[in-house]
Amino acid sequence: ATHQHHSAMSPEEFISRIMEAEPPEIYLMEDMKKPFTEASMMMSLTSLADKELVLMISWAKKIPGFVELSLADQIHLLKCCWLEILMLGLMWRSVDHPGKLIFSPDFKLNREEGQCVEGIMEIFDMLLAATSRFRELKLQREEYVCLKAMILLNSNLCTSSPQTAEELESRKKLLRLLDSVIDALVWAISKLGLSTQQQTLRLGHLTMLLSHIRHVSNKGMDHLSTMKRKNVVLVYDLLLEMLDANTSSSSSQTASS
Ligand code: AOE
Repeated sequence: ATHQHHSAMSPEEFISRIMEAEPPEIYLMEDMKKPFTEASMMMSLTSLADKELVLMISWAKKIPGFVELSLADQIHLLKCCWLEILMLGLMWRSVDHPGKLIFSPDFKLNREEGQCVEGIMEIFDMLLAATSRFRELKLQREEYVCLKAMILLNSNLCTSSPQTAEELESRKKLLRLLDSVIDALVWAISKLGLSTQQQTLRLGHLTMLLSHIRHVSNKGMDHLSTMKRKNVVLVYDLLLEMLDANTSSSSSQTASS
């Protein structure tokens, strides 16, 4: 039963597998030269994100069924949602620290510290607002890991239409996988001792938050690209190289963003 198919898995088992897949905490271990400048803050953020993205790839591979998807789908999913996944992780780390964004245990920022980077405070405010919402809802760890997997698996569902038989097969697997995650989230909510009505409402509220995260991620992408134009974000060669190494076997889908 070591290679048990995910659809044969109970929701409980599915959750415990994605809980085990959680990446470890990352320390930046750079001496923060406070006060920050625009360049130094963007550099710290970028270097953190670089490390997180490496771990994100291993995390995704540990989600039951993910590696059974076509390589093109695996790559496309990660490319679509990486910033949403980073943001949800950030919200989870920050949920018990009102007014603060806990990028890492040694890199915490409040909204005022965003003043040195043009346009970043607006993004910080949206991140803080979504984090407050999770605080109000008292988001549980089990729910958090399900939401993160849902973001990944849902990210390109409406953007690509399968053409070949192989693509169709991968799409079917993806939909079954999404069913498993929804089952897992429903199961996690059912453990909280709420009435049936309250459980349904909670599921609704939690999943509706995902559209906010997509919105903030789109805003963050816009912001990142204006930063890039100003040459503030350093090149992320290492990451791109690593992704290329991982993807060179699938010819049509190369990491080109
Ligand atoms: C959010 C959470 C987090 O843990 C870290 C960061 C760091 C930067 C932050 C962002 C965040 C929140 C939104 C911010 C942004 C800086 C400006 C923006 C505040 O307003 C993100 C730094 C991103 C650096 C770019 C890294 C390159 C990514 C390339 C990805 C890619 O091309 N592919 C193919 C996907 C790879 C998937 C694994």
